[in-house]
Amino acid sequence: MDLLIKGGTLITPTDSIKADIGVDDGKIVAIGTDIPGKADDVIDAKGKYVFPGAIDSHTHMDMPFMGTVTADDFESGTTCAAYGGVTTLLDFAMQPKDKDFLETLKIWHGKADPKAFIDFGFHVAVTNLTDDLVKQIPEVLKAGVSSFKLFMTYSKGGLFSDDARIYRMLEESKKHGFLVQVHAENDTVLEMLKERYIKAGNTSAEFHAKSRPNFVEAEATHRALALAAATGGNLYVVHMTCMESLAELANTKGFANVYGETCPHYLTLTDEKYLSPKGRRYIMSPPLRSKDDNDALWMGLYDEILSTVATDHCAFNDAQKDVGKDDFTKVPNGAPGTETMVPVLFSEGVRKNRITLNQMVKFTSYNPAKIFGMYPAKGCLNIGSDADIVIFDPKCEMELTAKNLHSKSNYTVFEGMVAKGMPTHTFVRGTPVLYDRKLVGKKGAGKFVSRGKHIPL
Ligand code: DUC
Ligand code: ZN
Ligand code: ZN
Repeated sequence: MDLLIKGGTLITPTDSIKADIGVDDGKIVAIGTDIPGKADDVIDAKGKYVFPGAIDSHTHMDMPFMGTVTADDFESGTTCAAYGGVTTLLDFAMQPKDKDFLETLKIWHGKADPKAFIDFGFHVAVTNLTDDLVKQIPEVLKAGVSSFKLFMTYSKGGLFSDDARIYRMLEESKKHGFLVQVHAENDTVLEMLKERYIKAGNTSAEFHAKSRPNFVEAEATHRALALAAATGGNLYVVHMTCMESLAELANTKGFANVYGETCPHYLTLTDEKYLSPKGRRYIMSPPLRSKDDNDALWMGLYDEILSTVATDHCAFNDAQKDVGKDDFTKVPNGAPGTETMVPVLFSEGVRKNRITLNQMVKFTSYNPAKIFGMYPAKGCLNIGSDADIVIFDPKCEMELTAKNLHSKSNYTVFEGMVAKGMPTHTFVRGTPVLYDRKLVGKKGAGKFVSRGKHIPL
């Protein structure tokens, strides 16, 4: 056996079991007490939790956006992920308007294949759809990509999809068994509000949030859900932030195949951040909301109306953000997050009894593995599954501050928060990438995950 992790508590979506876990040739080969045989490496995990590796299903590495490129590429971004207990990430391959889907995937393979420390997959972010591109969808599925994303906003940046395009993709999703993701915000209303604030001289970060109020997200969420119900398609709403959107999702869940994701920053931070001198750091879309919205999202997780937590890791540094110091509409939207997802969820969610430890594993591993067609190779600690394993020390404390983290961004939105519980070891297919909090993995060792069809929960 290559690896034996002894005496830890294995966490699954339903159970917490004291057991040893054995790994050989990249796979989990044994679970039990007193597993016979010798192993090349034996780790004592007494007092630690052993999770299936987290899957961050929402990242933007090396992405051209709003006149710049995200600060993390697949080298620094997957380094962050490994430190954060993430063993697979799914990144958005942005379709250049003049390229087809397969060409888009080739571009993203060029960015990720030589650099990734952990496993990765892609979603195609659709910016153009023609009859020929619809015909190409089966080839995209064959290439191991079973999810597409459509933006209901960013008309200014050329990313926008109208309702008819979303309807069409949802129809196709039903036919072929893939997943349609949407970024849900009402584009024309928010663009009008942005213009109105700027014209009135309201140019600072707080007006980013004011121009994208809750109803802007909830209305678009409602529309996307209605299109999913009408077509029978498979819909996943990314980065949900507010109680009104959550209510829309809850209303639709009983009769349509729909899922919702939220992110750690929407669970823990509020729009007061925009009032600080560093307010631009928190400009992401949708924006941060109120304490009541934070609470509603925790409830949405606890009640499992929401299905996943992911990060929307889209890192920029202060120099990039400062381009918009006199005009909030010019600030590149986004912030880093993949390294802090599991520590923040554990400290703020599990420790504060807002979700259970088993639910945390469900939202960050099991559910995304199923929804995005990777289960049971990923997302569980089953015999025969990939040995994507995290050892997590609930006693290890770390201040979340840029100098302790690994993003090329010079800040974290959780600056100053102390995480009570950190991953100490991250194994990807049995190979150590993080060992005793030291990066030991190899650049380029991460493999593309060829995903199957969407598996309904
Ligand atoms: N939102 C962000 O904040 N950044 C990237 C794209 C998005 O939808
Ligand atoms: Zn988005
Ligand atoms: Zn995003």
